[in-house]
Amino acid sequence: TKSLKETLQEVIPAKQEQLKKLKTEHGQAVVGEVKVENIIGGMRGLKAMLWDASVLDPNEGIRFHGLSIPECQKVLPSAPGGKEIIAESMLWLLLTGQVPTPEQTKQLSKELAEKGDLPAYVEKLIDSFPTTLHPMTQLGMGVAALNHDSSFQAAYEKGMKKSEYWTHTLDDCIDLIARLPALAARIYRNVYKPGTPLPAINKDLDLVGNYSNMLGYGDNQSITEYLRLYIALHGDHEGGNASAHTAHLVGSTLSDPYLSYSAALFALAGPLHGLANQEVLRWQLAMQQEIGSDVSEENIKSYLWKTLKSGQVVPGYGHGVLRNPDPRFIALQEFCNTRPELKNSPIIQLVNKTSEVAPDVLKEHGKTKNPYPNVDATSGCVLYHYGFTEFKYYTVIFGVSRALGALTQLVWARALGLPLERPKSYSMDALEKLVKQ
Ligand code: NMX
Ligand code: MLT
Repeated sequence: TKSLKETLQEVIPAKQEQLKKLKTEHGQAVVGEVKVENIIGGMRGLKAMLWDASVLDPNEGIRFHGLSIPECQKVLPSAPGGKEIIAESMLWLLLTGQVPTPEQTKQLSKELAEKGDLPAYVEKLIDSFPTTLHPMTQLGMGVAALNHDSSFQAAYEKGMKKSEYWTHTLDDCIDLIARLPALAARIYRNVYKPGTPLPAINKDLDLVGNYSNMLGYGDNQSITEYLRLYIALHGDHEGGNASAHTAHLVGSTLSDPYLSYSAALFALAGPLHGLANQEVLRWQLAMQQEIGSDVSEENIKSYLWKTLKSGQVVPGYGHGVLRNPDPRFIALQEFCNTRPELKNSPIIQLVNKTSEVAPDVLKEHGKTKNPYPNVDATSGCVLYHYGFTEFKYYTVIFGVSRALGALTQLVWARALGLPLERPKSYSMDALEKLVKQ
């Protein structure tokens, strides 16, 4: 059985050749135009990044190396006794473009479990934080501190060759992904369950199985499976989303993977990005409190209008690229539909009903280009149903997941020798001059 590193070693030369050809034969080809609205509109719609792991179609949603979510669910290995995609399967696919065998994912699970313990100084650092410090701030700081042991940084200081960048980047990325569950679970325990012992990593479990166990949900197969699905589906969303893009930008300066991913986490912590999942729950609970048990279309509608008229966004709706309901939202809803306890849960029913009513309200409001639910519209509410009610923690789970995409593409950026990212900026005066020419 080939290891992850051996598999990657095999696929890199053909990709390097493909990039060389693109550069030499088509370097001057034009693929789009830049309008002033792109420059002042957050670069929306600009085709300006290289990212192989996944592509987001505005109507169809995400495909990971060409595979849709239902296709991934069919072919990617799950945990023994489980049905959902495990993080190791998604990691393997994102990194190599290949579907791993169950044996390969098992080997990878073992490697991650063996590398999963935190260094004592990071444990001490996390334990020193006030419990009132937002869990995402704690996660970002913990990840940055792990760079103390960066293989990339140590080798760079010794003068490694450019051709060796990717192997050290890979070593750091695997170490970081392996340690994320222990780091994230330690934060959870410190903030919400102080004094309760953190279980040791079980060498026979997959990454998310261990994460669930360390969070205290290991005995609940249903929530563990939900976490597996959640973490696999949030793994990558092409390159331009704020967290993946941040990792790419920071990594392009040859900052090591820990620093690059720490920066990405602080982008994820914004309410227009990953933090939306905590905001959705807060908003749905406030709606529930206001409308009570009468979950009628009329009541939901008037609550939506109240939010919009107060100048706030409806969290969990809209998207920078998508123009249809997010297939990740649909996959999570389907998970609920197969389980009666979730299907009948008041909060899930409210989420469902809201997703039926909100698009027409948002269309009538007339601002958002996409009136449909994104993944955050439901992800946290399922956790809430299971009694995992600490919603300020929800984005941390997203942060454990997004490492799969952002870090694997950091390995590729170094394997392909991608340069420092440095776009050109213009002042408003300069833009005015340009358009008048
Ligand atoms: N509710 C109210 N107004 C909205 C919404 C919404 N859900 N979505 C967009 N708009 C407004 C937006 O604020 C903008 O207004 P203005 O012209 O006054 O600045 C206008 O509609 C046009 O925005 P779009 O071009 O449709 O959206 P954009 O690409 O700029 O932003 C989001 C995308 C995701 C930031 C935006 O839809 C939003 O704020 N959604 C709510 C927060 C959310 O769910 N974020 C999670 C995204 C997924 N993730 O996990 O990262
Ligand atoms: C994501 O998963 O990163 C979000 O849907 C935001 C995006 O794609 O821009």
